Amino acid sequence: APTLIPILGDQLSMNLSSLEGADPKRTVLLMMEVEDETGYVRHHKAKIAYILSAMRHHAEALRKAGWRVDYVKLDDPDSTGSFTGEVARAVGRHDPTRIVVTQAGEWRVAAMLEAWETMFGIPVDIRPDTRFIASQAEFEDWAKDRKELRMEFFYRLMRRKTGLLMKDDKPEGGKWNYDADNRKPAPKKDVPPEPLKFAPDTITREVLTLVAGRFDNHPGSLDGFAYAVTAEEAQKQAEAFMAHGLPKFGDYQDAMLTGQHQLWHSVLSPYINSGLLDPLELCRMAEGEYEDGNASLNSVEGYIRQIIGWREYVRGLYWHVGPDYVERNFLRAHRKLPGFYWTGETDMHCMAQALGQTLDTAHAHHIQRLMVTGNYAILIGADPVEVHRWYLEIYIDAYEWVELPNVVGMSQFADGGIIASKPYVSSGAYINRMSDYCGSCRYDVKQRVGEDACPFNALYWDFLARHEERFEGNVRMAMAYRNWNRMAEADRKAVRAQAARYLEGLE
Ligand code: FAD
Ligand code: DLZ
Ligand code: SF4
Repeated sequence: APTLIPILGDQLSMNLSSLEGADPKRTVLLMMEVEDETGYVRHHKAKIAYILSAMRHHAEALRKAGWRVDYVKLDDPDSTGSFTGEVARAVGRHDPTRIVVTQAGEWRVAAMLEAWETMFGIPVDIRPDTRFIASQAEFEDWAKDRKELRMEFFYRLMRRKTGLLMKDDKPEGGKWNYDADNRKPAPKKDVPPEPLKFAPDTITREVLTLVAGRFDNHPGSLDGFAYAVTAEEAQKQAEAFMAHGLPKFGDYQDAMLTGQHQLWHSVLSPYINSGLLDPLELCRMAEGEYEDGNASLNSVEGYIRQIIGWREYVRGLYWHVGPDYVERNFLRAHRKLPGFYWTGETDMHCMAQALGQTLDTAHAHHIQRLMVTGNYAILIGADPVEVHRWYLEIYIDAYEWVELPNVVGMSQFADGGIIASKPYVSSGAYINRMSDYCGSCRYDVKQRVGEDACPFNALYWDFLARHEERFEGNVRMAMAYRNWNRMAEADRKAVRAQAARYLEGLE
C-alpha cells in the first residue's frame, strides 16, 4: 500500500518537505481543486485562474519527474468540494498506510490537517514548511522576552543566518539598511522596463474558460491574463527583473506613475508564495548582481530585506499572534468599505489608478496597497475585517499568512502597534510627492476645504483629531500633532466639518 501525499495549491515546489525521502514507486501525490478553497472569499478571477493553471502545470511537471499524481479537477462530478472530503475519497481509492503533508499556510487549513489522523485512523506526518528561511521555533525564540517585535532586528538575524550581504559577521558596506538612499519620488525621465507577458497555453486557456463560466460573480477581469504559470516561466520573469528592475528597485520603490503597474518592482510575489520560485535563490541572484557590479547596494539590500526581512517576519508573526488576530480593532473602526473598491469608479485619480489596475491584473505594488487604498481605508475608519477580506480576495499573491499581518497590522493599525510603530496615514501631499497622479485629478491636492479639495487632506487631519488621545504621546506622530495644533482654530473647525460631510456622503 502506498503513502499518500496531499499537495496544496500553494505548495507547488519540487523540493517540498513532504516529498523528502519518498519513493515514487510507493507514493501517490494528491492535488485537489476544491470549491471550499475557490470560494472562502470571492477571489479575483485572475487569482483563481493563476492558481488552478499553476496547479495543473505543476502536476504535469511532477508526472514528468516520475511521480504518480492523482489530480481532482474542480468540475469533477464526484467532488466533495473540500480538502478533507477529497483526502477521504483518496484514502478510499488508494488505501494508504500513512499520509505525509507539508504544514498548511494558514490556521483554517492547518486545523483540517490536524483532524485527519483521528478521522482516517492512519498516521499523519505533518512536516514543517522548509521553504521559509526561519522556522517557527526560531521566530518564537527571537520574539520571546521582547517588548517590541520590530522587523529590523529580526532581519539582522536572517542576514546572519543566510550570510547574504555579510562580510565576516559585518553587514556589507557597514550598514544594515540603506533606505536613506531609497524612496525617490516618481521619475521624470527614467522609463520603467516593459513587463514580460506569458501567452496562455492550452491548459491556461481551459482554466480561463472554466473560471469565466463559474466565477462570473467574482471581482476582477481575465482579459489579457499574462502571468507565468510554470517554474520555468517564473524563472524568466525573475531574470528579467534582475537585469532591468533591480538596478533601480531601491530608488523608485515607493514611486507611482499613471498607467504603470510594474515600475521597477519584481511582480514575483505570486510565484514565491505558491512555490514556483524559491525566496532564498532569488536573494542569491540579487546578491550576485551586486557582486558583479550590475546593481547598487541600496537596491540589492532593499530587495533582500523585503524577502528575508518583511516576508519572513510577517509569516513568523502570523503564527505567533494566533488565529484571533483577525478580530483586532484597536481604532474601533466600523465603516463599510465603499463600493468603488470593487469597480474602481471614483474621481480620486490615485484611487482609480490603484483600484483599476488591481481589478485588471490582481496586482498592485506595495506603496499603492499601503499609501493609497490602505491609507484611504484607515482614514475613513473602515472596518479592518472588511479591509482584510478585500485584500485577501483581490490580490493574486494573497494568502492569509502574508495578507493578514500586512493589512490588520501594518496598514490598518488594528493591532495597536505590534507591527508598525505608528499608523501609516498621510494627506494628499505624500501621494503628490511620490506620484504623477494629482496633476490629472479632478481634486486639488493643495486645498483642505471646499468642493475641489483633495479628500485625503481633511480626512487626514480629522483622523489625527479623532485619535488624539491614542497618538499624541507617540514620538513619531509628534510633528503631525504640532502642525495640527498650530492650525488656527477656525481652520481646524472647517477641516473637521469638511471631513464630517465627506464621511456622511459615504453612508
Ligand atoms: P517587490 O516590490 O518586487 O518586492 C520584492 C518581494 O518582497 C515581493 O515579491 C514579496 O515577496 C516581498 N515583500 C515585500 N514586501 C513585503 C511585505 N510587506 N510582506 C511580505 N512580503 C513582502 N504581499 C503578499 O505577498 N501577499 C499579500 O497578500 C500582501 N498583502 C499586502 C497588503 C498590504 C495592505 C500591504 C501594504 C502589503 C501587502 N503585501 C502582500 C506586501 C507587498 O505589497 C507585496 O508583496 C508586493 O507588492 C508584491 O509585489 P512584487 O513582487 O512586485 O514586490
Ligand atoms: C487560494 C486557493 C484557491 C483559489 N484554490 C485552491 C484549490 O482549488 N486547491 C488548492 O489546493 N488550493 C487552493 N488555494 C490555496 C488554498 O486556499 C490555501 O491557501 C493553501 O492551501 C494554504 O493553506
Ligand atoms: Fe489622490 Fe488627492 Fe492627488 Fe487626487 S489630488 S490624486 S485624490 S491625492
